[in-house]
Amino acid sequence: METALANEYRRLCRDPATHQLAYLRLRRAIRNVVEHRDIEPGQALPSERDLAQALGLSRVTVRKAIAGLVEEGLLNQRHGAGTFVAERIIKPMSRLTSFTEDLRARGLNPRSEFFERSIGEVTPEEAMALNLSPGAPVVRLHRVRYAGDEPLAIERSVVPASALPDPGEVRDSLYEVLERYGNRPRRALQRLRAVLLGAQHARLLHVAVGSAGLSIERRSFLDDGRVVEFTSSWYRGDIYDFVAELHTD
Ligand code: 16G
Repeated sequence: METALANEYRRLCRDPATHQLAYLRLRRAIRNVVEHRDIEPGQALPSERDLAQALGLSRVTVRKAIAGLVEEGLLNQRHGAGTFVAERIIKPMSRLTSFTEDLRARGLNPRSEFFERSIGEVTPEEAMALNLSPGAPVVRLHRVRYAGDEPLAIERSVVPASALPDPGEVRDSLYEVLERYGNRPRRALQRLRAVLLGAQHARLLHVAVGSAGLSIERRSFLDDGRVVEFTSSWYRGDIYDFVAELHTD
C-alpha cells in the first residue's frame, strides 16, 4: 500500500475545507500525490482492493475515483496489469486548459524560452484570424515550451493588445496573465494536423529531423465572441496523445 497516498487521503479527510464525497476526495488525493511526485509516471497505483481496504472505502467508490482520472488522462489502465500514472502526456480535447496547467497537474515543471515577446501592428493574415481591423496593435509571443529541461512544443501566439497590454508580463503562462485582465478564453476551436518536423523545429525540440509532430492551431474566444488568441503550435508526437470523448448525439 502506498503510504503517501493513504496519508494524503487521511489528511484531506481531516481538512474542514474539503467536505466532499469520498470518491472526489480520493481523486484529489491521487492528483496531489502525482503532482508531488510521490508516485512517478509509469508507476502503478495500489490495486482497487488494497486501496478500498486501506482507506475503509467501498470498491465502487475507489473505481469511480480512478475512472475519472483515467478519463482525464492522468492515469491509464492496462487490462490485467493494473492502473498506472500515465507516462505520455494525455491531453483531453474537451477541456480548454493551458500548457502550464497540463504540466503542473502531472507534477512537471513548465517553462518557456522566448524568441519573441513583442507588440506590433496586426498583419492581414492575423487580422483575419483575430477579427481585427487593419492597424490594430497585437502582442506576439514565440517560444519553446519545456517540462524542466525537456522541450515539448513550440508555440507562436498572437493576442489583441486590447486583451493583453504588456507582453513583458508573460513569463510562463499566457492564460494566467489573461485571467488577471478578465480575458481568459472560454471557448476555442482547434485544428490538428500530423506533420514531419523540419530541421528548425526538430532542432528546437531535440528530436531527429523528420520525426512525427502535431501541428495545432487554436483560436480562442471570450464570452462575448471576441477572439482573444490565435496560436500555432508544434507538439512532439512521441510524447503527446490528444484524446476526445465522443457521444452519439
Ligand atoms: C496550450 C495551447 C495554446 C495556449 C497555451 C497557453 C494547445 C494545443 N495549445 O499550449 O493555444 O496558448 O496552452 O498556455 O493546447 P500557458 O498559459 O501555459 O502559456
